[in-house]
Amino acid sequence: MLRIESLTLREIQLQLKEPFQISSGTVTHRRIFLIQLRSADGVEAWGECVAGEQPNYGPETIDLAWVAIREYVAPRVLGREFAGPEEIHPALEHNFRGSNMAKAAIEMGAWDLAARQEGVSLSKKLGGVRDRIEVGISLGIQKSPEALVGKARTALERGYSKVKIKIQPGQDLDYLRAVRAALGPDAPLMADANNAYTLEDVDRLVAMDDLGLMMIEQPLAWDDVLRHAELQRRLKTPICLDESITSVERAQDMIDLESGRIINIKPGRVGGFVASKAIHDLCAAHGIPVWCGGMLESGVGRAHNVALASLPNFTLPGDLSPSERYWEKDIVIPEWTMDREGHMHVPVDRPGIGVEVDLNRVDDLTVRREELGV
Ligand code: OSB
Ligand code: MG
Repeated sequence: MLRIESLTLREIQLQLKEPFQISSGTVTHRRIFLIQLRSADGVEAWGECVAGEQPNYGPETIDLAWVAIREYVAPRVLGREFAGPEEIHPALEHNFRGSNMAKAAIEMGAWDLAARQEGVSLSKKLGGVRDRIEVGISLGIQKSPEALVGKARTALERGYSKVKIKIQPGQDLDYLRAVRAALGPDAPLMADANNAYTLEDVDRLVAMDDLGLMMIEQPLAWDDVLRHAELQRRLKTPICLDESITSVERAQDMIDLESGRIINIKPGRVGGFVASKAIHDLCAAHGIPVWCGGMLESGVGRAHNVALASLPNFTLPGDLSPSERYWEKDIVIPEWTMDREGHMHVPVDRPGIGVEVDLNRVDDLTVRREELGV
């Protein structure tokens, strides 16, 4: 039985070690939205809402999600008895459109709560099969191809097994060619355009076929599936969809229309773990590999992503870099680390998310707080 008695919403500010630029915007200070969940029997669990500062990735922002959780999500879960965390997603979807990141924050926190009540790891609770995962890095748009080459080289030397390069028109072919030339034909490279192109740019995108990229992520509009099918027909490089896969139905659309051959699953984007698992299972049945994307999460959101990435069809390295890639100091103990072989260990022997939240530090960093109860 799962019954959430109270929620504490907190905003903390964490400064990224360096600005992160994608085609649709730049982040320097991450506004991290944490949710602490409490059950009637005093078990505490954590969620993180991954909505951004600006609505440039998807329509949600931290400020919009805060209101959505207070006004629409919390009233549907507080004090209500659920047989298990599987029941939260349908309860939040019923006559409630959108706000996937707001819904996911609570739903994923409820999975942590249930795992802790049972004394099992979140990975185990979700059906994870791996105790270590391969790690990729996502490199923001850099000032010059040379700067990018330096970052990509360091990443491979450090052990990352996938290097994702953010691109936009004008900072694409030259940048990618420079990295390919410097790091050799076998370097595991991919590109992510965050919607920076249209079908008018098809020649520019087809030119990327010579670069041996593992995939090109979301070149076209954030909510497009149809035009990506047209583009995939012209491209040899697999398209990976990110922004436009907001549910298992959209994943089915991608498969039916052949709009892409790989999916980046971000649990926040799809409304939580039930939807993530459904997409994972659908893709597995169709031979479509998936990997876990990132939203510059703190150590809390990272814990949820690591647990998800331990499921069997997460066969490609995720955007799940260790804490030190993002922050001077993370808010969890221990911080997330990567070993010399480039693996991150899944805390399968610890209940729930498997890391401790440094509450003193979180309190120091908190700039906004709200308590919601039954
Ligand atoms: O498109 O995958 C993306 C970060 C913010 C918004 C969108 C994206 C990203 C990343 C970062 O690529 C991945 C990470 O958290 O390391
Ligand atoms: Mg992306």
